[in-house]
Amino acid sequence: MTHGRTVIRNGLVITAADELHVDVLIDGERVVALAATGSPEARAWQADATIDATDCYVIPGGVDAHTHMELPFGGTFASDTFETGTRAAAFGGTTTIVDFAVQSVGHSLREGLDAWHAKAQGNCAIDYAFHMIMSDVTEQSLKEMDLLVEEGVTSFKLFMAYPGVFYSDDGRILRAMQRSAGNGGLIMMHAENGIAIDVLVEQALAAGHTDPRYHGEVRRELLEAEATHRAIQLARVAGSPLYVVHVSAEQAVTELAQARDLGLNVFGETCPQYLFLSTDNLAEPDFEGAKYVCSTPLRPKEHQAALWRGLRTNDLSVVSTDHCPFCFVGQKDLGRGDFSKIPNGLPGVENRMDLLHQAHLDGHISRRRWIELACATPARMFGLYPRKGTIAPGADADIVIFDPRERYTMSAATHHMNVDYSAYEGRQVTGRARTVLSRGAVVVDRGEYLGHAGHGTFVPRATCQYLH
Ligand code: DUC
Ligand code: ZN
Ligand code: ZN
Repeated sequence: MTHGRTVIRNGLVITAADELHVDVLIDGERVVALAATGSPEARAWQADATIDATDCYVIPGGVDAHTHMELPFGGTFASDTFETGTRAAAFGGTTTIVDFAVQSVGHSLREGLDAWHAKAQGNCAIDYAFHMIMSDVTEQSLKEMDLLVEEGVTSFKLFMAYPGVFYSDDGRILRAMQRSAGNGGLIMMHAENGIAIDVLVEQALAAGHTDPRYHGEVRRELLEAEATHRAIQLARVAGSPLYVVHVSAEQAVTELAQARDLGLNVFGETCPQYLFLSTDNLAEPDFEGAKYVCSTPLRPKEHQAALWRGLRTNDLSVVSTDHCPFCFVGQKDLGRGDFSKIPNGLPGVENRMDLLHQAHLDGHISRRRWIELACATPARMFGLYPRKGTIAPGADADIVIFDPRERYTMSAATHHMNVDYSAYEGRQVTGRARTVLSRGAVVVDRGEYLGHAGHGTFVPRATCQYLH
């Protein structure tokens, strides 16, 4: 329920900029004031409801800028609907998702976007926005990009992988980049050389290499790095900014670092699976490795240090999930005997905030960097700031009361994602979202779901707020 006025007292408010002992006053859907805990101003606030955050952090709701609810892939659909996926996100302290609407080959961007609106509208527990996947760069779809930017769909994902499905060749990529250079859109790139990968897939299968681990072997690190390099050069030629999604290989981080050292508007994203999991998981026996098949693929553990370093130096500036769940039984099975038929994707929308807090405890990132990577930067990158991604007067009251001491074990038995396994099964973490507010309404409290489908609304976005 949305209360009139709510006050959150006695917590430590953490944003990307500050850590402050302040109380937070919410009126309706928005934050209206912050004042020092115990100060005359804070004590004078009258509210209809009080949330006590003693010993807890008060943080902005997470912004997961990369999800795929109900994505059609490899003859099946990602198993979370907008209803189940956004509810799971809320449980994990994420209050905004940016999902990918899909243009199919032969169809317009408009048809794709309308279809995604129809899937999401009335079903979401938390607010949502859309990027647009462009699978068919034509004169018409280039023109449509301008209209989508006007409508608040201000970013476009292109694929250098998946020939015959989502793939765009360099000419099409260049045209889309040129268009976005003119209309303020941000090109998001899946940077893997899919043409070369398909050759290696064919050769691996011919050699009888059918197990899930070969998915990681054929999708070579060099083919991620090469595509990342090519995408950067194409963006330079077009004069457009570039955001590289799901970076997993050290050599790709190096490409990003070089581009950023030149002062280019090139940004990188990674995901928890690349930080916490590795090819060891892909090699698990009895087809269990299929649970970890995603693209870009998991890499050998040695790559993780480069990813953590990139997150500290800002060569990687966003952590999102690429949440794209497929059940082990009935979906991942499609690739028994042929790894190339395993639907690509991992569940994780519920786990990201807690895993990144654990990363703070493990010494990889500071607390404020945790909030920056998970809330503030994705909001700025995709034109949602300061409505989302921070706690400040005027911002949406998307707030998480986070208990930094609660210890629990991640498991499919207790998670809320609509998928029959957890990529982090058995992993113990310390710190968990206790109470979650979406636009002033408590949607989760102490493990109980208090929200409802349809509370979440579509948020039109401004253009990227980092361009120079
Ligand atoms: N990668 C995945 O793992 N799943 C969906 C699409 C993608 O690029
Ligand atoms: Zn991708
Ligand atoms: Zn994705």
